[in-house]
Amino acid sequence: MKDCIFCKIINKEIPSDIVYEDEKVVAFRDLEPQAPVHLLIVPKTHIASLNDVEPKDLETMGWLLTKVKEIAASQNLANGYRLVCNTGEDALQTVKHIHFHLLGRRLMQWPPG
Ligand code: DGP
Repeated sequence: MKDCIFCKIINKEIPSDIVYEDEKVVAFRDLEPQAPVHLLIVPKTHIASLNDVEPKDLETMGWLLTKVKEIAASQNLANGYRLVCNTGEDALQTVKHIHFHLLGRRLMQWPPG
């Protein structure tokens, strides 16, 4: 989608540090890392948020979830990781292209701030 920063990353119109890519999914390093490993895992299809996922997105979103463990393993996260999908204003979703933060290599806090 025009004017979507993550679509531009997916289309290689702007640079990013991509660590995984296939026909449906891209994972790249977050510009403002909150942990030693902080990736954003995104579907190549533009979906604005978790609130916009429809049955037609089942294959893409299911595929993405099966890739999480592989991407985590590639980052040596055998000790664990956190997957976060900020959705909407109260969760501080700033980029309106659904993305999963994969955070790891430090002890997480609970509850999150
Ligand atoms: P969220 O608050 O959940 O919408 O997080 C959006 C994340 O996207 C935030 O952690 C910073 C990251 N981000 C924003 N713009 C860019 C960019 O151009 N490149 C990369 N790699 N990350 C970005």
